[in-house]
Amino acid sequence: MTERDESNNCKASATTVQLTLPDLIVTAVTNPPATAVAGGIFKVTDTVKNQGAVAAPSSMLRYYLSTDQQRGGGDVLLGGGRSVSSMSAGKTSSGNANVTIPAGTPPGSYYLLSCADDLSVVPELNETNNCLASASTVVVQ
Ligand SMILES: [Ca+2]
Ligand SMILES: [Ca+2]
Repeated sequence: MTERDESNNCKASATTVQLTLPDLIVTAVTNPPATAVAGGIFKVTDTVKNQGAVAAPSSMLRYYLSTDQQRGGGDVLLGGGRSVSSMSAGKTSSGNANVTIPAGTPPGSYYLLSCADDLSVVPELNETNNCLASASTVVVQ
């Protein structure tokens, strides 16, 4: 509908809104082995934190091989993941997962990425800070 004045449609509330969403991040991830083969299995230990002000429901960490330290479209999803039970505000959860490099992974040098809530079941304040890369790389042969 056309209004006589389109510039007066917004009014600020008198009070601020408390944003009440959790925010999951990965704060630590172990390095992968220096070398591995497609089809091989290695163990990952990592820590996920809910840095939001409210509790986060249960979620799943999943793991990728990436040629850089950013999550991107070409990353290789590893078999296996780690489920995390619900976490209250500020809490951390450390654990292990045995991950499998898929057959057919192109030979090369990869970082390991650990990604919190990789199935996107938890609405978060920030959905773009969920992955942490290892410091060193694994050469897949
Ligand atoms: Ca997050
Ligand atoms: Ca999420």
